[in-house]
Amino acid sequence: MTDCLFCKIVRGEIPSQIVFENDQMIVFKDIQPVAPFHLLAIPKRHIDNIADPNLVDGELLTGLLQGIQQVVTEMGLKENGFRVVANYGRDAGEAVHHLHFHMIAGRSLAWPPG
Ligand code: D5M
Repeated sequence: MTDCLFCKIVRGEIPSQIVFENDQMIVFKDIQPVAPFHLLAIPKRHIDNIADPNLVDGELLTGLLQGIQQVVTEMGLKENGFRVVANYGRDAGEAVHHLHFHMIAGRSLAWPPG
């Protein structure tokens, strides 16, 4: 989508700190980190959010989870733990309408979230 912030990051029109990339997805550093590790895993193809039916049409979701598994393994996040979160809608504070999985680690994380 032309005006989508994260589509612009995928196209390289907005700078980002990409830590992982394959043909389906990128993982980059969140600009407003809430923990020592705060990455965003996104599909290159525009998917609106976690409730978008296109996410579960085909191999995309599996590919995204495989990429997330690879990143947490390669970055050593499995030792102490990590959290993966997708916010949807007003009450969850969704701000960017291109599916993104927050990958958060590097400190003790409270539960339930605020
Ligand atoms: O989370 C949206 C997240 O996107 C939020 O944590 C900030 C992050 N963000 C916004 N713009 C950028 C850029 N340009 N680079 C990196 N990260 C960014 P949500 O779940 O929608 O509230």
